[in-house]
Amino acid sequence: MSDILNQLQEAVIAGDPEQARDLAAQALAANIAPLDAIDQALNPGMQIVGDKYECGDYFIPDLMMAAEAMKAAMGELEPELMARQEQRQILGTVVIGTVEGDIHEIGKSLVATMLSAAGFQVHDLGVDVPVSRFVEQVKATNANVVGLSALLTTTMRNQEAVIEALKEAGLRERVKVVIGGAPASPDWAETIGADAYAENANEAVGVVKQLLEV
Ligand code: HCB
Repeated sequence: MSDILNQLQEAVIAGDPEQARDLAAQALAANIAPLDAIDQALNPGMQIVGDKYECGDYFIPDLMMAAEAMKAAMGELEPELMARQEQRQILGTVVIGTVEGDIHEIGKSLVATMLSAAGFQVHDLGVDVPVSRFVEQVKATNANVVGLSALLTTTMRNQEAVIEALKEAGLRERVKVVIGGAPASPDWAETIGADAYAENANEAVGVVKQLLEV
């Protein structure tokens, strides 16, 4: 891995937003593709942060600072990611959000950015999104895809609740539902009747394209 990407990963682990922003800008200046910076530095950095939290080396404030550092770096990388998108034909309309009770936003935002960069019109509802809001937005935007993010074992049930609510509103046949987040899995997707599970943002783009046959 390049020296800049190494340092960028370290800046996320250290929870240093300024350094992370600078290094992301340096990576772009050195002609490193934004996606490589995300895949090789930011994501593994957050993974290490998660491991440190799990084994008691890091606490909540460390997680928050790491998240701030990742967001700062994304602020630099995102415009370039979008600019590299050549085809602007709209491939489909996506409503995406982190389900109710859950405030983890980084992974959901990354999926939203990547789908947008791939040519989808994306309505990002944010975090802690009530079930009813997903239904309203599917109606309002005529979406054909719903992305549901959940990072907690306690909130993944709300992915199921959204699918049930879509059924009750008579909208389920009209949309493809893709789920993701640390506790989700292909088995969970099958259990709750989602159309697919995506392990990361890249996979989400591939899966959505496959589902819509675009
Ligand atoms: Co948070 N947290 N957290 N956290 N957190 C996790 C998720 C744990 C796994 C950490 C651990 O214990 N090992 C854990 C959950 C355990 C569990 O339920 N089994 C946990 C916990 C317990 C908590 C709190 C309860 C802690 C507390 O307060 N006691 C609390 C919950 C608050 C709440 O939501 N109500 C909490 C809070 C926080 C913050 C606020 C400090 C911070 C979030 C800041 C923010 O987002 N602005 C945070 C963070 C940063 C994490 C970890 C360290 C990283 C998450 C992350 O951003 N990963 C995480 C540990 C981990 O996941 N390893 C830890 C990076 C992104 C890029 O990956 O997996 O989110 P991702 O997304 C991927 C992928 O899943 C997929 O694509 C994305 C991009 O590649 N994907 C989708 C995601 N959504 C998709 C949707 C689709 O449609 C398709 C694909």
